[in-house]
Amino acid sequence: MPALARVALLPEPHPSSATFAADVLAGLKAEPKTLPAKYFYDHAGSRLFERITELPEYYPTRTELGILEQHAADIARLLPPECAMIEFGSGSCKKASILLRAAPQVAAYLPVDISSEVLHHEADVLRRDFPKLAVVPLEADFCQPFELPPEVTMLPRAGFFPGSTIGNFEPHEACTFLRNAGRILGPGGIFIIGVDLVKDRAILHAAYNDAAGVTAKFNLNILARINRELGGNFHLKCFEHHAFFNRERSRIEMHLASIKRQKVKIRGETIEFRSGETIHTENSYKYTIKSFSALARGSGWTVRASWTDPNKYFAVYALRYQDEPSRSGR
Ligand code: AVJ
Repeated sequence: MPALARVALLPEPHPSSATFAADVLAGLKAEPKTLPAKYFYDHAGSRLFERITELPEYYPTRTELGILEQHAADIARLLPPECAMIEFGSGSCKKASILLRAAPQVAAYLPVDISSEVLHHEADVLRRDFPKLAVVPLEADFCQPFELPPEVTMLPRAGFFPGSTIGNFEPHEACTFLRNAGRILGPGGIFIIGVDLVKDRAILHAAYNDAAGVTAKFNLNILARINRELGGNFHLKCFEHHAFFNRERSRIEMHLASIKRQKVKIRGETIEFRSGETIHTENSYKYTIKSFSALARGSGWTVRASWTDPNKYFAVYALRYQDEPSRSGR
């Protein structure tokens, strides 16, 4: 049996979906209360997120797509010949398609996602659009150890991590993620990463407080999911969506605030809320070109190139792993 490359992306991998209940109860018993952002993306949540990406106020998706389209040829030139491209948390393959069209040297594409339904559907679409490409979907939480199939272990590797999903990690977790991604992609491996940039507070605020209320629905859906999957009795009307830019920590914070003193039951346990108490549901870190470059360098990567839009709202990076071992060894 061929040896499988087992790789851990975080020192303490997030538990699997089987422990949704345990994660939820631990988060809601903590002070302050929290819920892991990855649980936003059940079927309803994934659909709401798709709607967010189409909102006029939500600039990241269309800005990143514009950068990828504009610079696809430059990005493609940096990808190794006959390489395997691994996408972390792929969801829709729209962004990967732009790169794959410009980079015919990519021999295999490996989307990694927890949502098997979306994963296999998107893989079929790609197989139709790129008949010569080996499409190998991996159903896994990219924060947990996952196995690379033996047929790609011989190929040079490129990574793709668009959408500023890296902004959901604490900076020290982003560092661990980048180091472990380096282990998967190998010395000389190229990593293409999308990063949302610090900008005017009003623009950030609007992107997470859209007029149509889709982001509020997306945030509240995590309570609806707890009701559906764990038999909780959250009254969604008794919680409100809060999102604001925390400049000191350079992050958008999303919370769900209890509008009154109340009790909620989940799996026989009672959770008490003070009036105004919040559940912290998401951080979305915003970087500058300088701060993200420093994070990448501190995690064993060299910045080969970065591209932004004319407004400098968003950046796409091309990193190279252990490019200059003599210098990065310090
Ligand atoms: C998918 C994590 C990049 O932080 O902008 C969108 C998620 N949350 N609106 C982001 C999100 C609220 C999104 N990421």
